[in-house]
Amino acid sequence: MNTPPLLPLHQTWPDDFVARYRAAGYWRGETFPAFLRERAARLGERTAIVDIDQRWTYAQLLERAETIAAGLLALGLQRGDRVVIQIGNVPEFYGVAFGLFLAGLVPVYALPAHRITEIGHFVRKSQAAGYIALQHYDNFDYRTLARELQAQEPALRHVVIAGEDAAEFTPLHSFQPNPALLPTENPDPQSVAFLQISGGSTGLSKLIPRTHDDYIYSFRASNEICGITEDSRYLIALPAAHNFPMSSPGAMGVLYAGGTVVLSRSTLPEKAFELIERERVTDLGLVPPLALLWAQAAPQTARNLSSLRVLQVGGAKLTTEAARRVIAGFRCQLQQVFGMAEGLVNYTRLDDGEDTVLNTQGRPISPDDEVLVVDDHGNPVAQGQSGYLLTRGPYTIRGYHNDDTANARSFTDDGFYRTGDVVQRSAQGYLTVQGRATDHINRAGEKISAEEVEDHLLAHPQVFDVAVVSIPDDFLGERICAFIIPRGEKPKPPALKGWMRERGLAAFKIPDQIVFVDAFETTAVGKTSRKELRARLRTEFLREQSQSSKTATP
Ligand code: AMP
Ligand code: DBH
Repeated sequence: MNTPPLLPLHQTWPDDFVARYRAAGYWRGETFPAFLRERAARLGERTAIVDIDQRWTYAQLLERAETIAAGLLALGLQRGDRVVIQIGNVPEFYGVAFGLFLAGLVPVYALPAHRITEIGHFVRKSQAAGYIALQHYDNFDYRTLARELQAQEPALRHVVIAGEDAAEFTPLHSFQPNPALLPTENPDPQSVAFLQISGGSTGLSKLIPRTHDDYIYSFRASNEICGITEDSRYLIALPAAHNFPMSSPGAMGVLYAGGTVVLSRSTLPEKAFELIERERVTDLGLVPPLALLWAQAAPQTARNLSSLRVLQVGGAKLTTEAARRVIAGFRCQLQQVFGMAEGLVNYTRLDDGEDTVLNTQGRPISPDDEVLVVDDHGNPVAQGQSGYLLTRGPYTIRGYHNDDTANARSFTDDGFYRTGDVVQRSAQGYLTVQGRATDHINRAGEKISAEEVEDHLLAHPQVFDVAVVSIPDDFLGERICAFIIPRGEKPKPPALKGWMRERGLAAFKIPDQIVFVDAFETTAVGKTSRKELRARLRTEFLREQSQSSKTATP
């Protein structure tokens, strides 16, 4: 079979920007392999990563990564090959990620919740040569997924499974150290280190190429803003592969600083509180629904949480009222984080007044983050008015990988990324997120494309037409609601959801609510855009809901 040539990976800023970012000291030529080796040499016996039953020093992290690198190269993977990794919150996640860096291979970060539909897409889009997963995580057997993947993607040459029983696949634990196989030179700091996944606003997730230089700058500068040092012990309860717990400042920031990453598999407050007490956790990052849940549990716990210094909340909008509740429950400092895997990250600062922390999503990391707030025609709005957020800067990408259509839509001619967010900017440069321009659903921090879910539902024989809409939700922030015009007999919602799961779709994309309708009202012209239709359905639904709650409570 002829395999098409591997598309090169690149992330390129114009020369004058490169010169500027270097001169300003943002891009210092650092790389992932070099930073890990330096930390292991200097801080070898310090704890790098702990979870409920493992404890790895910096020396052990390097040793593990070197063994994995050698094992992967011995299999025949070649420098520059892409490898999809799907590993939950266990130390091995970082063993594999750094192993790939040391080998000159390129990780593509999937989430544990992804299933064959998403993983197949990542493998094809990145032209991956390998897939590495845990045997089991969260009651799911990834060997089943690996089998489907191998049957479906003949170009995927290697499947590696971490766990006691790799079945017919290569066991990660069979890898042997072999220093002679490892590249001796560090990679080009401007080369692409890995592919991060976008939440996806239209259609399928896009792949985000990030360079050593740009990404390391983003977490080095985050460390400074967030006060991360060698003494920091940072709890990760969100999926480790997410950009927020990876880099804002996340695990990469903490390892860069020589601190300790504490991994929780569970998002249940009591489980996490046990780890906070045992490891004397100082910092943690959560999405708003979890922050609220934990804040409610914190005053009642018998665990000692007094080591906590900063609680970061991001990934979705934290309302002022929710921010107050989080502060009241935790009694540590709150930091709002508004970021995106494409780049730009905003933080409220640790010395900001309460008003700013309660009411804004922070300001950008870098003095060279350029931020524009514009109207429908691309013209800047007046100070304090709402508009679309566009940005470019020293750690914001100029393009997605292998996706001309998305690039044409998502970037302006002069290289600004259209974030799709609607914001207001204060005179001091702080941003408050007001909403968004694109039809994605932000469900507890997971971004889900309405269009992608619609496409799946349209494949069902009893679905004539469908519109997928975000509905405000007290717990999730937003939930997924599918308005369906049935074809013939109405499908039963549980059966429909089961059918979607069987198609191999991440569980967080399956609608929380299904509403059957007879028809979609069209405009006078009889033509309507999907976007308008979704907006109309949402408004109508919310109006009916508030009317029925009014009649229910006299
Ligand atoms: P992604 O591009 O998939 O990494 O998702 C990033 C998007 O998440 C942003 O463009 C926002 O829409 C949303 N987001 C992240 N953090 C926040 C926050 N603190 N408040 C509101 N929205 C957020
Ligand atoms: O939601 C995000 O993608 C996000 C949130 C906070 C992010 O990528 C980040 C910080 O870096």
